[in-house]
Amino acid sequence: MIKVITYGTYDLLHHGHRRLLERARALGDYLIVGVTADGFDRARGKLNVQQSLLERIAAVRATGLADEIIVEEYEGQKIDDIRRYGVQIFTVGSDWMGKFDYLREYCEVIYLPRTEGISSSALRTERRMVRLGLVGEGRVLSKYKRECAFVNGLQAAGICTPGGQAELSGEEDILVTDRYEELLEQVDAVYIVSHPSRHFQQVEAALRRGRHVLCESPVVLREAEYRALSRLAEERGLVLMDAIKTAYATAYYRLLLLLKSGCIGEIVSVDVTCTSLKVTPDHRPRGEVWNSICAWGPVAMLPVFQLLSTDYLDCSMTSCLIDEAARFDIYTKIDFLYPHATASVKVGKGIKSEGELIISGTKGYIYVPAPWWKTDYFEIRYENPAENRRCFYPLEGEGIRYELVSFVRSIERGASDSYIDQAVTAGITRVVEAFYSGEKLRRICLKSVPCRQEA
Ligand code: C2G
Repeated sequence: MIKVITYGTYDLLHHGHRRLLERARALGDYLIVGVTADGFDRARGKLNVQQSLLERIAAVRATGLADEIIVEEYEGQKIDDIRRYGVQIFTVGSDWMGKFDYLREYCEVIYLPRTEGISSSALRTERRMVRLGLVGEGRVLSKYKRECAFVNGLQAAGICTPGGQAELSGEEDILVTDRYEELLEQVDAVYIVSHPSRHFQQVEAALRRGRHVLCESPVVLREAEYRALSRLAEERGLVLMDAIKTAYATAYYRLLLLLKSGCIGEIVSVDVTCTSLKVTPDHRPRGEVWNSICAWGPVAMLPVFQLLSTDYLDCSMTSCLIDEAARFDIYTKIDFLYPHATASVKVGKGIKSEGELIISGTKGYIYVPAPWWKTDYFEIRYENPAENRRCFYPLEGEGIRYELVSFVRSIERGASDSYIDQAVTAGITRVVEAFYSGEKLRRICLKSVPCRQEA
């Protein structure tokens, strides 16, 4: 019996795939098809896959051409499989010509002519393209515009920025305006990174015009406003998604899964620090510049709320404000008390500290080095260092492209594909609201920088 093996993603299975499988089968008596796991596809840069692994396996099985179906999960697995299954022939389409010659040491390698004129990515893009408007200012806007290019079915269609900074459009001929209404006319969805004080009005306007929204966190400054906007989005069948790109970084996402599997036992403490010494531009009114609680608070609270929930018993905040009226903090420390755990969050745009994430448990702890919020690496550490594990997951584009893929998927499926639960977003707005209300806000003042009092 001649055994043949071939591998693929087989997303949105089409006749090009079917022809490949038919010819692969004709090479021998028994065909094994390796379907790639979601994580393996992401790791090798295929991030737009539409169907789940089970859906793709079912589609291959339905062709009736595979005698056996396995899952391809890691780099180098092909060699293991060829040996384990006693395979005589490896085959794949000619778009991979030469890439698998190293397998000749283990079996015959045959490249079959690729079927021209069809591909999964073309099928994905044929669906209606989502035209995205970018709203706000700063480098993040340019990053998001660049990352759109990696996402099938998404196109940066316009920019709304104060003063209509034309240079943001780069070489593309896209609308650049400082009039939000004009932008809304031209797009299906918006990404908002304007100052949080503008979010409510901009998000509401977009939803009322039937536009989907991806908004930097805090989405709004009051929890009740967030609940109202969520209801509005739901009533209109629209997506309102929180844009904390860290949630989409592969290493961070895998870290959460490992923790939830109990790898360090019961979590007792989550300690998070995010700082960046960014001198606030004095020419800008403080109310126009992101303060520390808004710039860093959401991402710092993300692991706390995703691991310990938003049902804390108490939350106490201490801030170093340099402008009371604008509630401009250069440093804020937040302590959360839970029935079975504690968490501490330190954020600051006017101080420098070690931007690490440490999650402590009853069997060990996880250490994520600075800058943890865009990490591709973390360690699981135990009492016996010999048991320590180092985990590395490549991160492209700080997680933005994966976030945009989730946003487009949510729009297409009419159901949230967001990695951030609404409860987490609501929890973040609740803390931000408490900060601005100032009720339980304890204050410290720098000796060198007196705090400007109420206007
Ligand atoms: N294919 C083809 N003609 C097309 C599209 C795809 O012959 N128009 C072939 C590919 O060459 C591949 C198989 O169909 O052999 C599955 O293609 P994909 O699902 O795109 O997966 P791909 O990542 O190309 O698979 O490690 C090997 C890779 O996983 C190969």
